[in-house]
Amino acid sequence: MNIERVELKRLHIPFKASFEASFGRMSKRDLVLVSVYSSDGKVGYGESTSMAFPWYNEETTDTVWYMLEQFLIPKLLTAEITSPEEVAELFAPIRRNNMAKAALEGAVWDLYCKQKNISLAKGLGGEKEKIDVGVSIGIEPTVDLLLEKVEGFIQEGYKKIKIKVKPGFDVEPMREIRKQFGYDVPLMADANSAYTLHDLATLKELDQFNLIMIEQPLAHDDIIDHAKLQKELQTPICLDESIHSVEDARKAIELGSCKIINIKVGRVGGLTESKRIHDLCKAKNIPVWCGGMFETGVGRAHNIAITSLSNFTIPGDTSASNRYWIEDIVEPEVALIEPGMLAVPTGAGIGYEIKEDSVKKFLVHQKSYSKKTTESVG
Ligand code: OSB
Ligand code: MG
Repeated sequence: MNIERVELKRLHIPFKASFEASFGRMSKRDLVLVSVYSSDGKVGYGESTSMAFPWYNEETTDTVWYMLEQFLIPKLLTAEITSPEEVAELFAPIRRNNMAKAALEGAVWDLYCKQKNISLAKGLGGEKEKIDVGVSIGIEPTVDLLLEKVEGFIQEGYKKIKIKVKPGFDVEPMREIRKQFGYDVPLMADANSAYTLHDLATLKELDQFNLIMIEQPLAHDDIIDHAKLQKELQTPICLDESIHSVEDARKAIELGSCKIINIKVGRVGGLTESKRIHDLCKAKNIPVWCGGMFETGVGRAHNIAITSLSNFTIPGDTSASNRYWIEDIVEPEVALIEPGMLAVPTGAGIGYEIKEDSVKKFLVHQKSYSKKTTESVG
């Protein structure tokens, strides 16, 4: 692929409004934008889905930068790869740090598809021309404020409404949403590991609201208790935090820990592993959907491309750019083409251009790494 240079840019981008989940509240994105340059003058882009704090997984944006600089970029620049699938193998000796790996691997996928002049969706084996999308709503200060938000997103036609829950903000908000908007609204809850089996009574109460699923109710590193819980619930359990690889997915499915899997490209270490999980789930009749991590247009484009694969049958978290951003870093803006739907771009690679002036506005720090000055590691 003739990769010559990698550039890292640390960006801070404010949200339109702060977002609360059971793990904490956030008011801006802190990310690494990765650009991979080849000798034929092409550039591929990827983004880290890490947060500033290790609340969702063990990574932070600082650890992502460190892993990229110390290990992953030197490995990439001293190898001669011919396809992005080789990147996963190249990075395999390094344990975890999946978001760091995915940021660089995603940029290589974009570059590869640009070199082949095909869309990223096509490169991944995607089939859809447009995708159904949903929206994730944080924990609101009051149920009334939550209802207002739900109403707005229903009006935009979003095909899945995901509500963040935690002990004390769970049964009542769900009851009120059902009361006000009825049972036709495709509704789900995401607990981000806020419960244990001691909360079985509450979790069973959630069962009465005909939710599409309850996402990651129990510990981030558990698949045993989730299997016990699934036996007690009608509502399908979906795993998010517990799945880091196709092997994790296989074990969770075998144990009956979930009936649905949320695939986040960052959490599982990249697009190649995402595709493997997709393929396994398809063979096992487990529907999947693409989870979000407040991505900019770059990460959103990667999410749209992977969602074009056939077993992404449940609408994901990839809402339009204006859900979180006053100003995004790509053009055209990621916007709904019809209620609750995004188009899968047909242009080469991710199919969006980077707005360099916007990137400059949010830039905190940048560094470039070139092949000539890099020595191999590990
Ligand atoms: O659990 O799905 C989650 C955001 C950050 C960390 C974890 C999660 C989320 C979201 C936001 O739910 C989804 C989005 O990008 O809209
Ligand atoms: Mg989740």
